[in-house]
Amino acid sequence: MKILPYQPNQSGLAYSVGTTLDRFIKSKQSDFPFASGELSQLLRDIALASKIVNRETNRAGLSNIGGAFGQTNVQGEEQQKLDVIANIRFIRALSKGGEVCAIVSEEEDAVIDLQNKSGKYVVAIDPLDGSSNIDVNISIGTIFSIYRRKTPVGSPILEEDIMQPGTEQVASGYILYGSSTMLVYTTGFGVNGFTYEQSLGDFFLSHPSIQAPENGSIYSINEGTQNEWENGVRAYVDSCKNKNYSARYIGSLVADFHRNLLKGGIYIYPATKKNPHGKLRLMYEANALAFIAEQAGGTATDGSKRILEIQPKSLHQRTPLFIGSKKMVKDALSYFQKSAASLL
Ligand code: AHM
Ligand code: MG
Repeated sequence: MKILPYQPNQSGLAYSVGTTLDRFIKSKQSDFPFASGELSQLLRDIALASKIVNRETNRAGLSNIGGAFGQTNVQGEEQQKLDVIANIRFIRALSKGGEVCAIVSEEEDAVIDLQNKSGKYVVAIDPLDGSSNIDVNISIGTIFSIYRRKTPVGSPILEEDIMQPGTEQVASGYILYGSSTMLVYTTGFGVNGFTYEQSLGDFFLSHPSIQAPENGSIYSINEGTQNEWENGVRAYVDSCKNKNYSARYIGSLVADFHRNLLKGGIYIYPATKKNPHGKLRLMYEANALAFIAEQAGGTATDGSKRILEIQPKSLHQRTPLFIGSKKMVKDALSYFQKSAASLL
């Protein structure tokens, strides 16, 4: 009789089955000296809400929750029913968890003060990103940033607790509701991705220590707006075409970002005539992804400044965004600078 020792790595699947998000988060708690486990619990709360949103998303076509809700949000954008459902689900999970004192959401005009006397974290969230893709069964996402409040726990929430630059994030992440559902997050010690196993109802580590390729050959931009771009953006996109790069644009930031993060590419949402400050929101879209991009070896800028260093001045502030593989973003910046210099 032959007896062989168990060798978990032999199949190459050791990571894809085995390490749950929960276990992974617990094992990483020691990265934070004096950690009390609240951030870990907060990440678990977000994961739980995302499972519920995932369920709603999967059955959207059957349960009459597709389509418009009939109201616009504070930014004048038409809310979809799923936007509203996702917003409720995440706020409920974050308020019940007890670790969060305040929430900034794309769907809410003001900061939500949870009146939680023991919460030390502030969460900025886009509960459902890529709303225009909900009804056509194309990937959508959730984006979140987590900050530690600046004022003492239990005291009233002040502006300085909320209006923090991205460099102050203690964690950020996104959930991609795609061909499979994934949760990707960072706490400043690299980036890890987890795939949702529907039948087991859990996220499993599937993409450990994600590293963005330093260079790539994919560019993602809404070319329909090219007549509204600055010359530098146009010149850069022309250079991509001259190099026969692939154009890939889903119109869901999370999905476009995720593809480029894994394969190497650049995502651009520049200032346009319609959106002179860009379209994407600094506090709950750009910052979270910029933190992840940098942690994976990529870059994120607004065209002149590192995204993470921008001091927010208003809750729903917009920013141009150039994010992705380091060399591509650097290359894009050189085109903007050349074009700016030619105007002098
Ligand atoms: P949303 O948060 O209202 O869904 O808007 C953000 C979305 C991004 O996901 C996407 O990259 C972008 O808007 C697409 O905008 P456009 O249709 O102008 O290209
Ligand atoms: Mg969004």
